Amino acid sequence: MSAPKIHLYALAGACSVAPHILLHEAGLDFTKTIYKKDDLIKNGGYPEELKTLNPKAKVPVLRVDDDVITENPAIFTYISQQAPEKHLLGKTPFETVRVYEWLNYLSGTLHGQAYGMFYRPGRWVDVQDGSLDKHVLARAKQAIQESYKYIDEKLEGKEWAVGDDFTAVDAYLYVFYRWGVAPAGLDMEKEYPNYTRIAKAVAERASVKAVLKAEGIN
Ligand SMILES: N[C@@H](CCC(=O)N[C@@H](CS)C(=O)NCC(=O)O)C(=O)O
Repeated sequence: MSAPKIHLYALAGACSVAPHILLHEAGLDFTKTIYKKDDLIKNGGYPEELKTLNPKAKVPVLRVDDDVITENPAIFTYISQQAPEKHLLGKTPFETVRVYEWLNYLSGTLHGQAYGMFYRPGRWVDVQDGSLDKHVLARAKQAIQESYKYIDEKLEGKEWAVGDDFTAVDAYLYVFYRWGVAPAGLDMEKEYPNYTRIAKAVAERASVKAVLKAEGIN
């Protein structure tokens, strides 16, 4: 059987950084489309090609031959299944449970709720003139900080988020650490030392260096 044809649709610096890192970690052949924020603003959002593949109009999208996979935890699962020896979802069944516990929290609470309010305050209140945005943003900032505090406490004494090795959780945590620095503007190093230790270890990986270069970010 020939290897599946894999194509990643990503937005530079977005949550799609995580599956991009994991494709490298897994050593898979893939092609990619990397959108740039400025182009999306100019063109009124994602192009039709992306919206046809994913009617939710979000990245990441992973096309695998004729199948389309959306949602980070599902995409991480697919990538991990292609390279089981890399243990990207943990080394034991119980570590995999812990990985999913993290992924659900990061995807639902930190990304969906806290950063959802932060990036798109207008989606949270039915007042479209922007007059309430500052209130939503203030709550978003609190929610982001509460979440980072929880994450930092959970990472106390740990080299990696789950078990004794790098997993998909570390790649995902790295995305939100970068957002904490900018655009959230938090002093991540001072406030969250455990989280910083792990983000720095992730940043040292060849996979991450390749992704930053490919996406034109630093
Ligand atoms: N639950 C989705 C969230 C994906 C998501 O929100 N992606 C952002 C980029 S980080 C996006 O494309 N947002 C566009 C929008 O919300 O309009 C996942 O985990 O994959």
